[in-house]
Amino acid sequence: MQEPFNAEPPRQALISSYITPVDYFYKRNHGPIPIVDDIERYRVSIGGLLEKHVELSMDELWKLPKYHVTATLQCAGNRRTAMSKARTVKGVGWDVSALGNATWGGAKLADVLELVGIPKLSAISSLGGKHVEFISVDKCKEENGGPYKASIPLRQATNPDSDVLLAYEMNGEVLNRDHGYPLRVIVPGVIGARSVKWLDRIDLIEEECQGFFMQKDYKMFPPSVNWDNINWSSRKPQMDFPVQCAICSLEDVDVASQERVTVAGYAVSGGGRGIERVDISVDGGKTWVEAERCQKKDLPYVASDELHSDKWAWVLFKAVFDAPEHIEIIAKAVDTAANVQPESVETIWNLRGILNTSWHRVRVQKAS
Ligand code: MTE
Ligand code: MO
Repeated sequence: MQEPFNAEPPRQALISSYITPVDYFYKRNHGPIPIVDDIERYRVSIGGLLEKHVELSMDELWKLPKYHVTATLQCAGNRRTAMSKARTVKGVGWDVSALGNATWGGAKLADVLELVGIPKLSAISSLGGKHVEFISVDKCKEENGGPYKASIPLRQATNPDSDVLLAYEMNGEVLNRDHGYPLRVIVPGVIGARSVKWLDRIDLIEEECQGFFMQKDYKMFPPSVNWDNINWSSRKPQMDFPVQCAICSLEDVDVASQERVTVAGYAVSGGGRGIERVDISVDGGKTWVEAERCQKKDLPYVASDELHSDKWAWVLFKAVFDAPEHIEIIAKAVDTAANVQPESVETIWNLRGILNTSWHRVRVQKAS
């Protein structure tokens, strides 16, 4: 049986630029990648609890104010392989590169919903709608051959400050097929699973989406839960991702070929929280040094007069040390709400292997 296409770039490539080029942007699919090629006839339907169902063409979406949002999209399964080493988990294996930082261009969902009669900053619609569901064109086995879907609260969908986009551009170019052509949702600060690609329908619904990836996956369980005692309904679907960072200039076990070793990587937090600090230890966590951080402000795909937000974007970090004989290097980030990454993976182990945000450790040996 053929598996869906999944890919992540090498560590070094991931941090070679602040904006991740499309070629280096990870790809995560749950079914075959659909082809939507008749753009003239393509429509996104907006319905559910709406009194009047509406179909929007790309032309109509292009006419709405175009926003650019520089946001890091991260799969909840990023760093799963390392979690699996602590104790086996179920899921696609990822190193530290199941994320990317792109400038997305498109219409704000809040503007689109206003166009169809739902005011900005609504928590509940006149007919009782409290969630907005995104339904895709692709079909996956987890949905028994039905489309991939997810939802977010109406409050978030209608809040212009949450920067939820119906994106038709990625890094200044037309979105490509792998990433959701012709239209995808971008929900900044939230695990990638909610950013539905190849959008077919938007439904206003009463309760959150009952789809597999909301109710039977992408939930964070405590370490005590296993496949025999799991009760899926006891947990909420994961939305915001927690503070995360990883070293990308070094592999898990590496050799320092020079006297100095460069420790560089990315740090990012969810929910619009920025990165306050990245701490590096080269003595297994006894002492720490703060890394330099860089968050680029002059971005290649954004003209100065364009509507742009970058509060959802990662920061790159860097620190340089003398290379001792044999060391463990650790990185941990702190976000603007003072949330810190947990020290050990065991304390956050969960059977689906999501949200491994434990301190990132690599081992370095001097070349002999
Ligand atoms: N949307 C659809 N239609 N089908 C999918 O399989 N995968 C989700 C999300 N949106 C998915 C989807 C998951 S789990 C992630 S992490 C992101 O898309 C990955 O987006 P990317 O492939 O553009 O990097
Ligand atoms: Mo994902």
